[in-house]
Amino acid sequence: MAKSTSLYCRLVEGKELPAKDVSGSSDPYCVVKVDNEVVARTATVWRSLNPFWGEEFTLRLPSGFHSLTIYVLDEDTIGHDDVIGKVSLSRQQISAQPRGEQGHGEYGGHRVIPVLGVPTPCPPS
Ligand SMILES: [Ca+2]
Repeated sequence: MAKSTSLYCRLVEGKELPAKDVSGSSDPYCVVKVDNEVVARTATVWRSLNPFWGEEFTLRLPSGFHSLTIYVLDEDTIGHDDVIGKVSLSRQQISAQPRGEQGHGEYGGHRVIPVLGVPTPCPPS
């Protein structure tokens, strides 16, 4: 029987993100999705193109999941939030790096986000 695993995920920072607001800045935050389900969200760093989040999550990954995707969005007080970029890691990529992987997303030439993941077996629940 396949088991679920937990994944330690650290969302560190973004660098030189594109500006999405007319003020010339962005209000970036991250959302973590497993397949299409939102499983985590960071706080918003207001008016920054080099945000530091420094947030850690332990995610439960179902055995049949396909990919983990981290979206960086620009929070807007009016209208919909804009997607700045995303990083997607497949189950194969994650399981091939049992000691952790640092992922870097590129979007429009900007480096979007590093992510560090350490998959570990879930404790029995
Ligand atoms: Ca904004």
